[in-house]
Amino acid sequence: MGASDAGEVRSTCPYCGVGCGVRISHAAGHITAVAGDETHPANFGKLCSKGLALPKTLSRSSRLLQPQVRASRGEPRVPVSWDVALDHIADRFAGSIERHGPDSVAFYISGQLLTEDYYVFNKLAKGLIGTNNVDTNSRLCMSSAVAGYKATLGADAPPACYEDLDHAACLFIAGSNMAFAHPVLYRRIEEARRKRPDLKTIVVDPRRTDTAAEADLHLAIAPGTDVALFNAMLHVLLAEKRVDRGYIEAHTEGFEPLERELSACTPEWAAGVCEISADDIRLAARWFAEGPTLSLYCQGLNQSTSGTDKNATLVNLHLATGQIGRPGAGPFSLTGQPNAMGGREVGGMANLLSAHRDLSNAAHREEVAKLWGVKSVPDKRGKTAVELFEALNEGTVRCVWIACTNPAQSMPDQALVRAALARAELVVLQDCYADIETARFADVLLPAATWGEKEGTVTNSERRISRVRAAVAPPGEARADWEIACDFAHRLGHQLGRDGERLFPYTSAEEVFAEHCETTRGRDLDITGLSYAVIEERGPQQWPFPEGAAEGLARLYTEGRFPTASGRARFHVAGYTAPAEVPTELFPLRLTTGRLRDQWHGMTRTGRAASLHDHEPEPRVTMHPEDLATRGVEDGALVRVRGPRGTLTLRARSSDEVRRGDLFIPMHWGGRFLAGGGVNALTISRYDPHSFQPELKHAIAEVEGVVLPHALLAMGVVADPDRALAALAPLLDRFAYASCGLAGGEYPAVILRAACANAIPEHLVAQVDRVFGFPATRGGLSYDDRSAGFSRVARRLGTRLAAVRLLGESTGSEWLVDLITQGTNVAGLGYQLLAPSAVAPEGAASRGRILCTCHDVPEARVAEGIEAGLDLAALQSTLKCGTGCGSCVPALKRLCSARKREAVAA
Ligand SMILES: Nc1nc2c(c(=O)[nH]1)N[C@H]1C(S)=C(S)[C@@H](COP(=O)(O)OP(=O)(O)OC[C@H]3O[C@@H](n4cnc5c(=O)[nH]c(N)nc54)[C@H](O)[C@@H]3O)O[C@H]1N2
Ligand SMILES: Nc1nc2c(c(=O)[nH]1)N[C@H]1C(S)=C(S)[C@@H](COP(=O)(O)OP(=O)(O)OC[C@H]3O[C@@H](n4cnc5c(=O)[nH]c(N)nc54)[C@H](O)[C@@H]3O)O[C@H]1N2
Ligand code: SF4
Ligand SMILES: [Mo]
Repeated sequence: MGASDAGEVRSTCPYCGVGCGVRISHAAGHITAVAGDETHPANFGKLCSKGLALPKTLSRSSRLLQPQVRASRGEPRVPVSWDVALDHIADRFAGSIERHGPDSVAFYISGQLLTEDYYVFNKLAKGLIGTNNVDTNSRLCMSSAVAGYKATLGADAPPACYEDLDHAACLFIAGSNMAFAHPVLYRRIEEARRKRPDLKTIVVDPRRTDTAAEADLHLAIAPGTDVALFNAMLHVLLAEKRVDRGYIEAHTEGFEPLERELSACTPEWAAGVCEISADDIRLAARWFAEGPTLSLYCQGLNQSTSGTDKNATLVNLHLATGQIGRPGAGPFSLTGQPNAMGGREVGGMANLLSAHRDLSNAAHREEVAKLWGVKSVPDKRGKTAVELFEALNEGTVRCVWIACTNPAQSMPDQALVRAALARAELVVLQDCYADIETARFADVLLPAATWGEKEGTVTNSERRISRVRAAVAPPGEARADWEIACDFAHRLGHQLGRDGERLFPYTSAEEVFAEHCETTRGRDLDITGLSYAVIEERGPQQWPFPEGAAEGLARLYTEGRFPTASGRARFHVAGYTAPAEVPTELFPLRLTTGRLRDQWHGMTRTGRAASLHDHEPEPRVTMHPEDLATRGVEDGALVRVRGPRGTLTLRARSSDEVRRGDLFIPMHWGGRFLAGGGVNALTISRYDPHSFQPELKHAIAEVEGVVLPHALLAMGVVADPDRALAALAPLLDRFAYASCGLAGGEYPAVILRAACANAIPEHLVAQVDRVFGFPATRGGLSYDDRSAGFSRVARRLGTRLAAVRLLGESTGSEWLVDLITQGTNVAGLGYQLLAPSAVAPEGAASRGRILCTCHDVPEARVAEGIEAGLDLAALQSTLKCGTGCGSCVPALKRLCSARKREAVAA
């Protein structure tokens, strides 16, 4: 398994689709450090703030170490052996399949699984059981991109590569905040800009993100209106005769019907729909046509009820201008998860089949059945993610196996999802952590090995296949995902009288990969020339890579031939349709959701690293200053966000980064960190009719101020932060507002911020106190005036402050966090620490947000520097900020240029 006593192992970062190569150092069975792999073509040694912090996320105390099973709901789960756990599931699955048919069971898996894991799960469902009910969180992520590519280019293949950033003259970035979500690729854009200052960038995003703030042209369109914009851009190009007629005639079909559709899509019309200027639409169209133009796009296009149309109408622009199949040009869909691509390759979705085959194609089904050695694979499309949870809720799907995803946090419309999980007859959860939101619903928990502990491959956004390697052994009885699935397949085979051993004979991930390669023979993604040995020898490779090839293809469709029946690419005709929900009198605001720089999804991993909390210590809803003012709410106040499906209380952040009428809430804080369960209490589960991808970016809402005068703020250094967070999680919903998290520094701390309308019950305070080590046996200080509503306790350790808990009116005591985490000498402060005032004593001002995690530089220090006249280079040399991984450079630039603008205005 590659793990030895100490040494270094090359692997791939487990986070985003950039797919950076990492070098993992390990000693005595533990991962000790991570560095960028200089030889990896995705990152050439660079890592972002998340990749660099990987070793800090590997808490062992919450790891699932042994399978657990509960006999029935309401009973506690008990630890059992693998044999008992897997036989139990096999019994239940077989019973359900025999009584209610194969479609009564389902698998819900993940783009964070490795290709080998994915392959085995897909074969288990479609080959052994005979159901297409295997869908994944990629349905929430990439399925509109898949549908968009197939509708236009004929196959699900991003045609461009990272190197195209060095050749493009125009970057068209739509619905993607690369500065946060694909940081190392964004570093490459920064470099390209430095080398070629005339490189133009256009960003299409309703929000002024860090990515948008740096663009030459920011089109802050009304949410959901991309199709209108793209169609109008093509209208302009037609009117100004800037389309490439030669390319259209030689390599495409279906342009005439599109031309007819576009005749009404004038820039003036689109300006009204998108709420931007017609001149900006014209300018964008001209830059696009000049090219070479590379489009980079992500969830702002995909997560939409018109996601397929958004993707395909953007591809139209490339086809009409011949901006495809040559250096620096092409529609480049950025993949989110590290292996969303691998999942698509093995066909691990309810409507796909292995190696880009189609479930609806009888010949394809026959090919796959033959390759697998089974009689047939079922022809009926399986349940896609939202449908799957609806079916669980209705009882038509009875047993569900969830692996490597946390649907009780990440699926839209949580009320529905949680009801469905509660209703299901059997919920199996295969994860590495025991404390995630979905675990509460699990009848069986299976401990999975995770990053650093398992072998396999992943494919990144540019079709490049990299190895993932184990540096250490998995803890306890945790096992690799593919192994668990195979072991189960053997047992279920016995129960169903089918030959599981013959279908799943693998003894290593490498054997699974070899079989997967064979299924791609003759397909567009042919990788029959690849093996672990080839990757070992020649490094990560792009597909296709057929047998006998010396290397993979950097770019697709260079000859203008497409994998369609006619060999021509197809134009896609689609008109603009509004998002599923449009604002009403009751819910006049539009909510969008997305990512922050330093957190990953439901914080299942990044949430365990204290330093990754410092960039955004508390969940906030961003809204326009005027929208706050009309509601009489101040910046930083607590507000209630209400929608048709749920409510959420959190702090308001005033910023004109969002348009009037829009809200933004990050997706990261779920039920483990925030009362009310997170933003997906508010999102809608309506989905795109072609891709079945739900509309996670658009829901309606209203915001109102709330009066929660009884506040509780507790923080402290604890022996095991993970365990403390797990103890706080079940308490959160007892407050009207509560969020918990960590704070980094020399002495990382756990923090709980909470508030209620009425006095907080003493037994609840006592429960919180226990987590933070109160009542203190030594070093305690207390200031108690319950009649005045105050109760404040502190615990010192030598001259340091170890913990405080403040109960009362004031929440302005955040400066205490820094005393704790910096290990400040508080000997001189005494009872000042507990003074019920919001004022920090001299020298103890709060450091606030930390902008640069590498060099621990607060935003306030940067602001002071800028005030004193420092520019980016001077900030970097004096404060060191932005000189590590570079993840904060876009923010530094934004602050500098904001100051410049102010100076010019003044
Ligand atoms: N730091 C961090 N990085 C990540 C992840 C993470 O959790 N954290 N997750 C990874 C994964 S799985 C994914 S899928 C990617 C996602 O990467 P991105 O898609 O870049 O990230 P998001 O923030 O979800 O959404 C991008 C932008 O879409 C905008 N948007 C909303 N509605 C619309 C619209 O109608 N039109 C347009 N044009 N834009 C709109 C939002 O304002 C937002 O800025 O990130 C990957 N990288
Ligand atoms: N509101 C809103 N919601 C969204 C989105 C949004 O933009 N807005 N984005 C959507 C998108 S694009 C995505 S991709 C999803 C992501 O949402 P999820 O799929 O829920 O993502 P994670 O929180 O990363 O969950 C991954 C789980 O796998 C576990 N894990 C880690 N490694 C392994 C392993 O090797 N094996 C196993 N078995 N388990 C492992 C982790 O502990 C964690 O519980 O969220 C979606 N939800
Ligand atoms: S950009 Fe960051 S999160 Fe994405 S793969 Fe690279 S190091 Fe990991
Ligand atoms: Mo994603």
